[in-house]
Formats: sequence, C-alpha cells, structure tokens
Amino acid sequence: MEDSRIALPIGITLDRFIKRKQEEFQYATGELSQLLRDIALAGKVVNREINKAGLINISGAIGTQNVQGEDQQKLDVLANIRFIRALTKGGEACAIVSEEDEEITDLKNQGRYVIAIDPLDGSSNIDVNVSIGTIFSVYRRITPVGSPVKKEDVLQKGIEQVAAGYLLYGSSTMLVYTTGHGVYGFTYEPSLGEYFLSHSDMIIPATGKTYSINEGSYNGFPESVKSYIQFCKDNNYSARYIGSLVADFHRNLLKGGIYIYPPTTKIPNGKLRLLYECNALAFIAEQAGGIATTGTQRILEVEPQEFHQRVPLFIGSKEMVEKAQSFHT
Ligand code: P6P
Repeated sequence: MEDSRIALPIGITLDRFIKRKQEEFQYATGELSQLLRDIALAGKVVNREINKAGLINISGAIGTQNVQGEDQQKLDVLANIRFIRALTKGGEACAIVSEEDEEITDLKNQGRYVIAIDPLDGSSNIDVNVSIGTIFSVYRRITPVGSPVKKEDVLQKGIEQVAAGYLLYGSSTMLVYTTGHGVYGFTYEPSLGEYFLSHSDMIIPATGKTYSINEGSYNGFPESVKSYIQFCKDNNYSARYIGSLVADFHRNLLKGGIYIYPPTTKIPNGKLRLLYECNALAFIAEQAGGIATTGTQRILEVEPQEFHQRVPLFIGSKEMVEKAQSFHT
C-alpha cells in the first residue's frame, strides 16, 4: 500500500488524526482506531492519578511482587487495572499480556487484537517525581475470533505488530505511536482532555552524543560493552540515564542517542522484556529510522518463547547502535 504520509497540521486532535489516517491502517475497519482511542483514554486516567500521587496515598509499594519478583507500586497495580478495564470496555482486544500478571488475561470476546503492555514502566521513580511511562504493542490474533486465546496469539515476533507506542508521563504527558506508517507524537492538554499532534513523522537523528546505560553495573558488563563505553568517553559523549526506559528512549528519539541494557553476569539476558517493552520501542525506533537489536540480533526478529522473556537491548540512532555492535568480537 502506498505510504501516504500526509503532513497533517500540528495541533490536530488525536481523534481527528486517527480518522484521517485510517486508510493507512492495514485493517481499515476502524477497530485499530478504536483500540488506540481506548489506550489513549486509559492514559488520561493514569496521568491524572500520577499527578495526584504526591497528594493522596497511591504512591509507594503495596508489599506484593509482580511475576518478575519486583516490588509492585500502588500505581503499577492501578495502571494495570485502568488499561485492562479500558481495553475490556472497548471490546477490540481479546487478550492482554501485562508485566503485572503472570498469565494472559483472556477477555473472552470477539476482539481481533492482542495487547502486550507494561502499564507503568519505571514505576520506582514515582515517589521521586521522575518521568515514567506506559509501553504497548498491538498484534492481530492468530486463532479464530471468539475461540479461547492461545499462547501462539501472544508469542508473536515483533515484526507482526500492527501498532505500538508509549505514553510518557513527564513534564507534559505524551502519546507516541506507530502503525507502520511513521511515528507520531501527541501532547496531552489536561484542561481540554485532548491529545494534540505535536510531533509529526518523527525521525531519530542518525547519530548523537548521548549514551544511556547504568554504569553502576559496569563490572558485570561484557568486554564489548565496556569498550563501547570507553569509546563514548573518549569522544566526550554525555551520559544520561534516568532509570526510566521510556524517558531515556524519548530523549534519544528526539535528540539522537543510544540506550543499552546489556547482558550482565547477574542477568545474562538483561532486565528488559521482549513482549511489552523491547518490541514496541524497536518498532518505533525502526519506523523513525533507528535500530534496535539484542546486540547481535534484530529485536523484531526474536522468536518469543515465553510471555515475560528478557532480552538485551541496544536501541537508538542507527550509527550509534552499529558502532556499539562493532565492538562485539
Ligand atoms: P536498572 C525500570 O525498572 C526499567 O525497566 C527501565 O525503565 C529502566 O531503564 C531500567 O529498568 C532501570 O534498570 O537496573 O538500571 O535500575
């Protein structure tokens, strides 16, 4: 299909944008449009709760752990509930795999789409008022509509995504997404309750001078990663690591840069999850002209084996990821 990247006016609302670009969706039946609206709506609700976190008792840990063994924050659980509720009411999603739930949530409806989601990534930053985000991927289900959702509906390669995006709850709240026809950014105006197109057809600079990696784990890094870090220092790059993947990724998308969560001696596959963190950002990065790999393999080609599978992540400006990979011996 011809890629009609219509340069729509900045300031157009998300709803109007989706309607005008609808003909680009591979399945232009309006379902995917509705799905994006459902996610955007949940984002508004989560945004409101995050902004109140300091005032009412919804920040901090709740004393339970998610499937990864990580302390669940009150807002993690709230955000998970909000997204599942919005997607359930919207009716377009038949299943959800979430960082917060060990198993698939089968919505037992006629929906054609499967959602992989990290409802609130970087949530440990909530208490210190640092940007956090929601990351989501959208797939078409493989098994017949209306039948029980199967593992194969969820364990799809990243290249099968029909849409992906993230919400960034920062100095302003943004929704950034792609349906395979470019990357578009919308800024939320709470006083109007609307998202407005603020970044049309986003392209990541081919290179940059910012690298994002937790150098506190340096001793456990592979020698190739240590060599690349030294290369960055020798070339006077800036180290920026927020501890919130969406925030680091978004800055690199706008300004150029590389984010690395490498294998370490403690976690040989790194920390980040393929299905609901890496695949979505890899789809966006590639659509914006960037690259996303495990260090050796294109993220979107990784064959998922389990819902909460971890993979190493090298993502960002094309020339920077290629340079980092060149240190692999
Ligand atoms: P570390 C947050 O928990 C997260 O998933 C990403 O948002 C962030 O970049 C990374 O983990 C931080 O992990 O091990 O560097 O503290």
